[in-house]
Amino acid sequence: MDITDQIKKLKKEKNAIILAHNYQLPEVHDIADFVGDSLGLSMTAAKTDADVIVFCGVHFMAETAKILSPDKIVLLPDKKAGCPMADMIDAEGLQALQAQHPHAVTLCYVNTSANVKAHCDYCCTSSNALKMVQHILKSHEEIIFIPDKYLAQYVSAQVGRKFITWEGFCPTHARLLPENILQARELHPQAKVLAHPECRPEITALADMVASTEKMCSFVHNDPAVEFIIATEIGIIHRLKKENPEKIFYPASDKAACPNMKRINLEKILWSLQDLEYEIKVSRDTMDKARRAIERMLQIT
Ligand code: CIZ
Ligand code: SF4
Repeated sequence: MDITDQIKKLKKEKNAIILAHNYQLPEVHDIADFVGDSLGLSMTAAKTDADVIVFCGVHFMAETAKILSPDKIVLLPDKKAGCPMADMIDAEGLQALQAQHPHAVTLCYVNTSANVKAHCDYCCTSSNALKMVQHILKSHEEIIFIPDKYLAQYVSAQVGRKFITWEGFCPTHARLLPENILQARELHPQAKVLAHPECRPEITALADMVASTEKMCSFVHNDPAVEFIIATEIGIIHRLKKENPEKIFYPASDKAACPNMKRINLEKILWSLQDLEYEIKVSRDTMDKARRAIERMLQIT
């Protein structure tokens, strides 16, 4: 039996589902039950009657799935698949910042640990960050926006207000430089440039459209353009090509590959199902508090 069949068989036996983030390897996308962004996948998984969720992504994403499905077993096939941006802030660091700004509302990007989310008022994704900020500003003056300084800067420019920020960023998106976009544009003058808001401001300023991964997928689907330059993690290109076989995609740079996302492969998915490893464990109290920040976001968006 080949590895794909072994995975499918075990999945049935264990009543498991496989989730793959948009940045995963092509073979991981192809075996998954659902491909998407971290929140969408976690919400979809919560609605299923699966007993086991195999999350092919990074640690904070599997934690998000666990927070929304506390009674399911959530597995991350590689224990070391973390997100360097999420790891740039911990609860102690956040609490110290909050102590300096006691009247501020804390808004955290979904790329944070469960423990950090537990200390936040609201969560946001890159799709709804602007909406969340606009909502909070109706009743509050100060916002602590963590941990991504580039996403914070992008939203801040749109609302014309300054936030209290953290020195966090995504090392993979930060590899993309303006010259990558300028060169790609020169090579492909008909192409539209889509950039993720985790990119440096010099990149988002050059883009035709700034969007989260899911928004990029729907934009490409609905837009009449045929060619696109993609300024985000390169894994998404497999999905874009699969869903739009008549369109052409160019990565802004091949360097935008997240090493943590690429840790997961078919062997590790198989082992994960065989041994039910590595199980995500978060205390009930932390899960309940972190879920509050997510639920408050869902009420607004
Ligand atoms: O939340 C996600 O899945 C991330 C990190 C990116 C995105 O834009 O979907
Ligand atoms: Fe974290 Fe960036 Fe990798 Fe996403 S692409 S998991 S933000 S390091």
